[in-house]
Amino acid sequence: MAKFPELVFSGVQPTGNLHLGNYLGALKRFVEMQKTHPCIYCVVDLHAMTMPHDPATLRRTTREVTAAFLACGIDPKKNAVFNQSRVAEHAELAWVLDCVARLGWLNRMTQFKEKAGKDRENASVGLYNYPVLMAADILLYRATHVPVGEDQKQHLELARDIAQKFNNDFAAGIAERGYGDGFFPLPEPLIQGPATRVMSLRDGSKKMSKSDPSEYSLIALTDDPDAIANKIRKAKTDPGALPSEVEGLAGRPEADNLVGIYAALADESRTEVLARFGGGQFSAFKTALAELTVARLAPIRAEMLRLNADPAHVDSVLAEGARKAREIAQPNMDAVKDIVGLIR
Ligand code: AQP
Repeated sequence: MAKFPELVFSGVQPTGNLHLGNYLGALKRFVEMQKTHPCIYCVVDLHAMTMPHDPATLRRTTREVTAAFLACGIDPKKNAVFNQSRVAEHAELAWVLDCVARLGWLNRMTQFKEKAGKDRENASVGLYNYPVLMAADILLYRATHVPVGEDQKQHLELARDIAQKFNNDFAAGIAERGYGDGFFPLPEPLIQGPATRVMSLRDGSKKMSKSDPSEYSLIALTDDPDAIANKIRKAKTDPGALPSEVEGLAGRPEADNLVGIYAALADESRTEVLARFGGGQFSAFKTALAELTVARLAPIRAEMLRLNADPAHVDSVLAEGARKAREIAQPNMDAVKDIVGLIR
């Protein structure tokens, strides 16, 4: 397979208040990646339309997620930060890839099953098609690396399958145009660190999710210190003491979750965290976890609140980011059209 220049792409849906899971699984990693790679970070507003939505709320949350990106430390001068719908090629490539992806592949997607629930016939076609649009987001830039949380692993595998099938189906045209044995790279998921799947604080078997109706299930990036401390104090645990070894966390999802959160926030391993807190009571550990969470999130919250009060600045970042993104997206989309036989 041809060697592609390394490029990072990832996106976040503006479907509500971002939470600690989004931060540890995605945003914190985005900030780290920008030190070593060119990066494109997208607020995926088209994805946010796949579930019933309110237009005014979508506009507001698109700006808020952008504010969160900036507040976490993503540099919009160095990277492209924009909202997906502004670059029309995302939807255009999604159509081409719809014609490459197979129905059987989409039928296996577990996120669709979870989000559609029992009333599948009533789910939007967009929700079903979500993973193809996600593949288009990534492949439009011929991105090679995608930092995401564990829940997106299956969608990334699908994006790789679609890229591979496109490269095979149109191999002759791709080679003829000088792209060697593949136009699209097979994007690699980067699912790393101790908190790739942060669980609900109320139920260790469910992931922390923006759309969870229980506010005690998640820590929002905009929660104030009292709310954070209160939610951590009330977080579900089991009656045992904290183990001193990682093996002792097996079968204890709530304990494992809190230790994983601490480790990710402290940039330590679970082993290091347990070496310090193992054998002690949860109450003492929870106090330390609350202090650490507040220390890490307070500056992010302050900057988000400042940026939320300055929508003109946020809009200017999105406009400039879209301009940069189009510079890559348009020639790539032109090439795709040539390859598949669409006259431009
Ligand atoms: N609980 C989590 N732990 C670690 N990473 C997570 N991510 C989401 N939840 C967790 C990662 O955050 C990025 C953005 O997610 P998204 O907004 O695009 O969609 P999602 O995965 O569906 O997130 P939510 O919070 O559950 O939103 P809703 O409720 O709207 O569906 C992704 O990289 C994701 O892996």
